[in-house]
Formats: sequence, C-alpha cells, structure tokens
Amino acid sequence: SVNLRCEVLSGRDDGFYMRRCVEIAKKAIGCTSPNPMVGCVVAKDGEIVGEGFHPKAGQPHAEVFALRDAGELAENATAYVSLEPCNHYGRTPPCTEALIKAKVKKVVVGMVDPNPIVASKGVDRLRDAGIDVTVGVEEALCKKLNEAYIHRMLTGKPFVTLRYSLSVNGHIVDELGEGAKESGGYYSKLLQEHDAVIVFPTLFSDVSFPSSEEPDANQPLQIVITKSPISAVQSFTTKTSTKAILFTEKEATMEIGTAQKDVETVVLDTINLEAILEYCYRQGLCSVLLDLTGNFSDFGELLKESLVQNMIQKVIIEVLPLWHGTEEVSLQLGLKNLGKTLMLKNLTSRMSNKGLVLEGYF
Ligand code: AOF
Ligand code: ZN
Repeated sequence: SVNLRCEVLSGRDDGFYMRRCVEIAKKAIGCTSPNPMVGCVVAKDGEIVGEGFHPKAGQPHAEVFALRDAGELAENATAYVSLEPCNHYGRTPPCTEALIKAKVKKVVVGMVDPNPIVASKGVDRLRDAGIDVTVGVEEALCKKLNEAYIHRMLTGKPFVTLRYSLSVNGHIVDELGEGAKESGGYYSKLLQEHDAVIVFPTLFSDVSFPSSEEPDANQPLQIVITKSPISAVQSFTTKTSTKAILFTEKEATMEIGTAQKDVETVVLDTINLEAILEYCYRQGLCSVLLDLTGNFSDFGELLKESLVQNMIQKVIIEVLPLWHGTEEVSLQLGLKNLGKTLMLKNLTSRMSNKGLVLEGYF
C-alpha cells in the first residue's frame, strides 16, 4: 500500500514512533514518582501531529497533552503510548475516554500497565470502543524506562541501585572518574534519575551532599544514615537547602538533640535497609540509589542483609584506572558470610570519561 511504501522510504515504522515516545517521556526524568514516565505521539499519514509527556504526578497524563497538541488532526490518527492508557479515575480522568472522544483510529502501546487497577483494562476498553490496538512495540525499551515504577507496583518496595567506584586492585574507593559529577556525567545523571540517594557521612568531616548538575534536575531526597551523632550534626549544618532525612540509632539521638529541627530524624534499633525502603515507599518514591562513598564500613551488615534479602535490584560499578594505596575499605565488606553467590544478569558496559562503567541486575 501507499502507506507501507511511505513507511519504508522514511524508516518510520511503529518502532520509530514508540522510540520517540520514550525519548519525550524522559523529559520528566526524576520528576514523576510515584507515577511512571510516559510519552505519547499522535501520527497521521507518516507525520507526527501531536506530542506529549506526563510531567508530574497530579498533572495530566501524556495522552492528554498529545491529543491537545494534535487538536482536530487526532481524528483517524494513530496514537502511540509508551504505557497502556489508563482506564480509571485517579488524580486525573481516564486516558481511554480522551482517546475515544478524540476519535483516534488506532492505538499502539509499548507495554501493559502493571498497576492492578489498569492491568489490560485500558486496552480492553479501547478495543470495546472499536479502536484497533497493538501491544508490545519496543516493549523492552519501555520496560527499562520504568523499571523502578514497575518494581514498586509489583513488590510494594522501591527499586534499589547499588553504586560504587572500584580501583583496579579491587577496593571500593571514594573517587569518581573524571567528569562523572559534571553535567552529562554518568553520576550527575544517576542523581537526576533517582528519587532518593543514601549517603554515609564520614566522621568529623563535612559531607558534601551529592547533587545532580543536569539543568533543572529534580534533586534526590538525601537519606543520611549514621551511627555517629557528631558526623550527622556536622553534615546537616553544611547544607540546608537539600531535602534530607536522617536515619540513626538510639545511642546517637541524645547528642543530636534539637540541633536540627528542620531535618526529620528517624530512630531505629538497628539501621536497616528494609525500614528505609518502607519509609521511601510511603513517600511515593520509586527509585533509591545506595551510594557507597564515605563511612559505609560501619554498615557491612546492612549491605549483607540487603543482598541476602534481595532488596537490591541493580548494581552500577565504575572501574577507575587507579591502584589504591590503602586497604581499610575493601570489596569484601558486607560480602563476608553471604552464604551464596549472586549472579548479575543483563550486564552492560560503557566507557565513562576515564573509567569503565558496568551495569547489571540481580
Ligand atoms: C497513562 N498515561 O501518562 C500516566 C499513566 O493519579 P493519576 O490519575 O495520575 O493516575 C496514576 C496512575 O496512572 C499510575 O499509577 C499509572 O497506573 C497510570 N499512569 N497512565 O495512561 C500517563 N502517567
Ligand atoms: Zn492516563
């Protein structure tokens, strides 16, 4: 057909529009939790006539913005959405009804919404209304985009990524590779895409709160965990503008006192990741970066328990071209007595400015 020939000539198949959906969804990276990132493209006769993305929970969904952008051109057009359109009244009305009302002819969906109140009901509703629906175009890409949202929906826990830098002689080091913290650097981008970052302040020294340098980045919630009252007070007085919460243990609270009224303090018998994740879940967060810098050597047990209980989903390691001179903190930390070998899946690697970044999933 003429249409098919147009697609072949322009290289614009369903995958093309879906990849565009994912690209525009990412404009809201780090801003949508507890909601997913979603992009929508309305296409007609091989041309994009409308685009939209979900900017933030509480604001309209991607489809609404794309249909608005397309106006009357939406009639008989194809709508591409990276996530199944919703069929429920949440903070916003159902997108299925908006698509039906706009008289689109076809809807192409990247992936089914794991939210139990949607879970294929959106697709069913569209089909019942006589709309042609295709599901699963660029599905892997769409799932990767929302891996944290999906995990949260299916498990009731945030998605946790463990990050550290490794010297060539196998030590966890505080250093980051050249450019990693600058705008566009892998570390700056990691902070932008995570809802929270767990930091371990170093005793008697100022903690520099990690912050993303990406333009307009939504900075992650800073979760400080410490068994030492002194370091905690110091760290909070050095930077006040960042959202922060302190997790500490009983003995430490007496000395912290009321010095930090503006910072929420949670006292636990023993600091454990489960309690921290429960807190994050209740705050509506999807993703947490467990960043091994600073004084994390107090928390070998926490790390071990987190690994044994499958609370960590992903690992990002930057291997740096340096031979570290001291031995006090080694990779063996926390892996002692783990009792089993954990294998990483879907390993990928890329060069950072002067390091090698490895990424894999448990
Ligand atoms: C879509 N398009 O752009 C998004 C969807 O409270 P609400 O109304 O924002 O609903 C939130 C739920 O809607 C969320 O948990 C997810 O299931 C779906 N998100 N759906 O059709 C969108 N963000
Ligand atoms: Zn919706």
